[in-house]
Amino acid sequence: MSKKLTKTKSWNSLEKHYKKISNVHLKSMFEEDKKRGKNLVLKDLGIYFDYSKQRITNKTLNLLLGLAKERGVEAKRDAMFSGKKINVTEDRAVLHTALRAPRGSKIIVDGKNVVPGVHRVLKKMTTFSNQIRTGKWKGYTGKSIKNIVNIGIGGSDLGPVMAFEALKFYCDRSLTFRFVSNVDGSDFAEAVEGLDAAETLFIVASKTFTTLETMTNAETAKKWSLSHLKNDKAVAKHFVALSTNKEKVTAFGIDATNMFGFWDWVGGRYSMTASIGLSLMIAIGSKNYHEMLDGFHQMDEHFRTAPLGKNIPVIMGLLGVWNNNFLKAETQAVFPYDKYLHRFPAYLQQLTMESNGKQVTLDGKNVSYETGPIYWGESGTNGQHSFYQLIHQGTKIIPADFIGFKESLNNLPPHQDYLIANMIAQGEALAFGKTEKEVKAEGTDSELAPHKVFNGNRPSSTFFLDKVSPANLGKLVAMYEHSVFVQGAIWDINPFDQMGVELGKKLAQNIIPELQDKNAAIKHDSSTNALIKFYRS
Ligand code: G6Q
Repeated sequence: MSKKLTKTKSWNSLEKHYKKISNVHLKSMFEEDKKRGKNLVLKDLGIYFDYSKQRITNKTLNLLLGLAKERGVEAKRDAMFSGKKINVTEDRAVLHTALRAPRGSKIIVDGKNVVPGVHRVLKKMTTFSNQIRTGKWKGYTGKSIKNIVNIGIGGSDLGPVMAFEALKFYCDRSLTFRFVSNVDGSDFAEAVEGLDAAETLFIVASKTFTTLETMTNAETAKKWSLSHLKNDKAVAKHFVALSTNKEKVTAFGIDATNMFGFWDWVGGRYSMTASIGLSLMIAIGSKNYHEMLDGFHQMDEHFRTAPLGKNIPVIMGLLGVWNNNFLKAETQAVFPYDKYLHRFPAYLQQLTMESNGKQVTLDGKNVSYETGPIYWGESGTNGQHSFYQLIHQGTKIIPADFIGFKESLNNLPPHQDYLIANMIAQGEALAFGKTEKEVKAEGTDSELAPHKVFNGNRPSSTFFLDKVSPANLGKLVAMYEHSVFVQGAIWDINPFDQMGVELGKKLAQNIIPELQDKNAAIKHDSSTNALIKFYRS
């Protein structure tokens, strides 16, 4: 049992320290240390990580690093990498890092090296995706596959969609990709709109192969496919499964040879580099896919080996704790200044909020401090024309992560200069603001001046990379994965279960028959009863 977080020496020191610096403005921090913008920067793996606009001093950083030491972040990290069952509530190892470990590595779980199995599945994925991409894989009527529909939800959807969108530039444009996740029939209907069943492959992505949404969509897909292809044998040519559950896959009618497996030590939201990435591999090809895996692995290695003070995910995680628990920021915004990353905030929402949205410690005690913040975001510059007002002049502190790239994949001057100028300017405006004096000096009268004041002192980090590429995407995702881990370790919670998603799903199972049978007795509270009656009428 680890010591209560708020009783640790480092936490107490941080509390005292916070009181001292809580009113110090970023402007004076920059004035005091002329090299701050160079000093509070980490550069590794082609990532320029500027955290100088966070509301910290060198002392804060040292205290936070002390906290990481005191909470045993390094030992916990090593336990994860070595395959220890750190997901204690589910008695599982946590080994998404093994999914990108190079051939020849050794990671032992239950006495067995798991790396050869990872590479066997990768090979099978490579062969299959090559067959689809070259047109060698024929559908039931002999036509090549032109459309790929991924059916999955949560971790079996958000990673593939995000990465597909992010790496669209690298995709084979002669293929069409669609993603169905929602149990809302409109999602399925729109996904197959205009597709020829004879040229359509369904990838049923589900770790458990029991998820209501996915199985409902998969059954509908089977009906849709067979209504056009008129023979049960077509399933073998038009359906493949990504799952850990062979029994359920075969019961659905998919041959085990068309199943791409993974393992219980891969959490759903950490599974985009498991076979769940098959649609992406088909889209970008196995070479690009392997480059992405290499990017992930480079960040895994950085996290595993870099000293805490030079470790990007460690610093990110600690800044998150500082902003969440000391500055009392309730949310964390993520703003990628690249349109290709427009689904990245949505992906991060699951990664961060399902992982660290927890109310009890590892040994089941209620936490007495805030855990995971609300993540949200939008790609720049669109957000600037909607909600940035609140970030600049609202009453809440909203730490922001800006993510930008030097090069655009579509060289259309002057777009990239305009885009990046805006990204840099936002961080500058948030940090330094604009005083009333400055406003008045521009000729604004006294009455209007307060409306034009920017208090500044609003924290942000900037991540700069060269361009959107498979490897860089891998680095970015792994970077956030590990920063989530660091925070979970500090907060003494389990980032790898998700019991909070269960209750609503169970209650829905009770309500389904009550909606379907108008005469079924309903014994809920008065609000729930009335909603059911409204639907029935
Ligand atoms: C992620 C969660 C969850 C999961 C979905 C889909 O960590 O476990 O989002 O990915 O519920 O589950 P299946 O892949 O089992 O269908």
